Amino acid sequence: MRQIEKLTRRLFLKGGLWTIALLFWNGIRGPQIVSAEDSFSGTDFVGKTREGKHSSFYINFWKPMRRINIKTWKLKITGLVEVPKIFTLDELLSLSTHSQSSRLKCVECWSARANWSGFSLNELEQIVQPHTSARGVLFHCGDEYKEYLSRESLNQDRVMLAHTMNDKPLSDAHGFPLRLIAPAKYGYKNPKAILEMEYVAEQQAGTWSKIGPYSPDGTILPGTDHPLEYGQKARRIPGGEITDY
Ligand SMILES: Nc1nc2c(c(=O)[nH]1)N[C@H]1C(S)=C(S)[C@@H](COP(=O)(O)O)O[C@H]1N2
Ligand SMILES: [Mo]
Repeated sequence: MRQIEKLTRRLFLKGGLWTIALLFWNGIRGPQIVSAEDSFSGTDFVGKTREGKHSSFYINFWKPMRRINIKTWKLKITGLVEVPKIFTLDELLSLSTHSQSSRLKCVECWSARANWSGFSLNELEQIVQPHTSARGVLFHCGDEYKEYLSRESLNQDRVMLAHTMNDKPLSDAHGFPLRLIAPAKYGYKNPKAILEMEYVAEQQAGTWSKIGPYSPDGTILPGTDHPLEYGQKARRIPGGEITDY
């Protein structure tokens, strides 16, 4: 785990240096005309930090990314669906919303609870109508993070696409404007800052399971903590719910 942490930090640092180099380069060349506005234009960066507003949550981002500009952000639904569609946030906010309190549990040995509001996958699927050949969804995120979940796991109880955390719109750090909440899965199966949901036929490896000791499935074993960060064996926790940190 330490290795992965180091790798992330190195990537982040590299990202930072690149940004500085780019800013410098743009400074020399003068202002550029941006041809097509993307979801990020005019925004600054958000990266990995341990100083979120919700103090018990750590914040993970695969790569530092530009804050999403809500004026231009849209959710794309692509792949094996009858009706591929691009949603604005307003359209998504008009879907039937529900709330739940659930815990986000990271393999780095922390967990935290919040009240999330959003809509179920089924709300979307009624509109886009996935083909029967679509076994799962590959999520593409603003920081180039990718994660795959099977449709079976996405249609479980308490899995939602959340736009609200503790009664406020998601902050940039926690995945504005839309993230997945899948309480039965480790944090890395809860992609943030979603740009596109691609319905696919085959299981795909997500960002973390490609580079680290993360299972592609990511299911939390009830009553078990999984201290990968400390290179130890999984630790048993009485009762299942993690309450001691
Ligand atoms: N886009 C994106 N989503 C992501 C990640 C990421 O790096 N990028 N990290 C995941 C991991 S490993 C965890 S533990 C949770 C952390 O959620 P938080 O940052 O809201 O605390 O986000 C998940 N979703
Ligand atoms: Mo995580």
